[in-house]
Amino acid sequence: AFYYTEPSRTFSEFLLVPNLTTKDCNPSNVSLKTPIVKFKKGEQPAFSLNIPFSSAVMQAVSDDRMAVALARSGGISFIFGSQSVESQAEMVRKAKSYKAGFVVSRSNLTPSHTLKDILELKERTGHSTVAITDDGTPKGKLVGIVTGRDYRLSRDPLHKQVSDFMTPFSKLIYGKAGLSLSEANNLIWDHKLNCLPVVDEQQKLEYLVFRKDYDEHKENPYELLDANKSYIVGAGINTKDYEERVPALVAAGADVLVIDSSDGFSEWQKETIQYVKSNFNVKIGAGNIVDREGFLYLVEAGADFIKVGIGGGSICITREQKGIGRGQASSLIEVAAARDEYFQETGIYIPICSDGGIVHDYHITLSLAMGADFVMMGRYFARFDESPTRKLKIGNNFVKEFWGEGSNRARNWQRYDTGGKQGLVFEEGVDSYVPYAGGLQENLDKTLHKIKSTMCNCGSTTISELQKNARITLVSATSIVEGGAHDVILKENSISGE
Ligand code: MZP
Repeated sequence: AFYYTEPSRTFSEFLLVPNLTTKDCNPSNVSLKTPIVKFKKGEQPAFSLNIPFSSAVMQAVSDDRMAVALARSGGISFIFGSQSVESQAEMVRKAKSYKAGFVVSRSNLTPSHTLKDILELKERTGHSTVAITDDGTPKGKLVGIVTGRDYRLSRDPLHKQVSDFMTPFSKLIYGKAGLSLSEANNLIWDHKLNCLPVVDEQQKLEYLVFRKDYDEHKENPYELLDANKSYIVGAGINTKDYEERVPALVAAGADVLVIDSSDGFSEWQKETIQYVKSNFNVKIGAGNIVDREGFLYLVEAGADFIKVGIGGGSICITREQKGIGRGQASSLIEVAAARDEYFQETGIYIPICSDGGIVHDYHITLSLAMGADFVMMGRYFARFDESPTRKLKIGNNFVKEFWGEGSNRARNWQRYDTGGKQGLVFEEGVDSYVPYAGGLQENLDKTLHKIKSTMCNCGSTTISELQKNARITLVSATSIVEGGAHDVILKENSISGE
């Protein structure tokens, strides 16, 4: 046997050491934009994310609702594949039918319409943003906007209800209409506002559009209002029924596929990638692998991105059941080095996704610093309203259900298949609860803010700078104790983590 000289390590064994933080390195200047599919040096990737987050290919996590909510925030969901081809394709179709912007003519509305009517219209059309203009064209004057987050802004109090619902922010903007663009910038690039100025020829502020994904469009705000773009939607596939599943998912509009498997270093995956590449123009990720050999094998097979991680998932018992796996940090560090070497040699950049085992928000920052381009999380997203599972009250606490794909409940045997007898013979995952945490957006905002401020501590305003500049230290068992609150008597309700 071959023996590794180093133990395999995981995130909690490392800390980031701060670098110089320059004055312009502040959270509002941090960009988390990241590639998710391979690209050649000097070219742009076909797909990138505004935040480096993907939700796990799991029944308890990623359905069409989660896909829309996360895409709206700049990430991507991979809709679970452990369901019939028809129902998965239908979820993809539904998620793709949501549009990033939509204009409603005011002439469709009368003063008797209420805010409820507008919200119903938004619901009915399935559009995430309904912009109401006075003449119904994107260039018309905006008189109201209803977005996914239900911010409302109206310069012309079309309805009393609209003005009643206006947030303190929009009241502030109301009072200040007529600002110059630079003045407006000072006001609106406030992280919390997250909105876009639309100015007239004299650069006077015309109105503000509240959008989550304004970054993509800030060059051309007018375009943003008939943009009518659908969100990027991903879907999981397996190495068994791909000849049936992939055509249906592609027809439904899936942009990115991923082969969902607990062990991706296999000829099954190579065959699947080659089938997809020779029959469809769709991106495909592969995995999971935990070392250089696995990475290179799948890259040579044609994968567009690689997923890293075996046995670290919160609901995973693969390491206990089969004794295979590797600490997530060690896996990531080795695969990132192989990816960088491959890029040096070929000029082709292969994004890598760190999948599983993220417990604290800082683990996400560490993953990025260790070379991940994005992360995949199950437990994190399962806690939110948008996950597909039931919310229950146990004792005094609300929880959400969360089960592994290798559990008896999911019976996703294709994910664990190594050929031979087909079906789930033994479990590799558990059925569990996670603490209910509320809505996705509010939690995501907090996590993103933590990541951005940590990046500033490390002197980096982009993920690639973080990967280059980060200084990471191993911690001793004793210094881990030092890292939490210690030697004090905690008051009730003290918050120790997220
Ligand atoms: P986590 O974010 O909950 O720690 O991990 C989620 C990841 O665990 C998934 O993306 C997937 O790779 C993995 N997973 C899903 N089901 C199982 C299982 O039943 C599992 N063993 O390991």
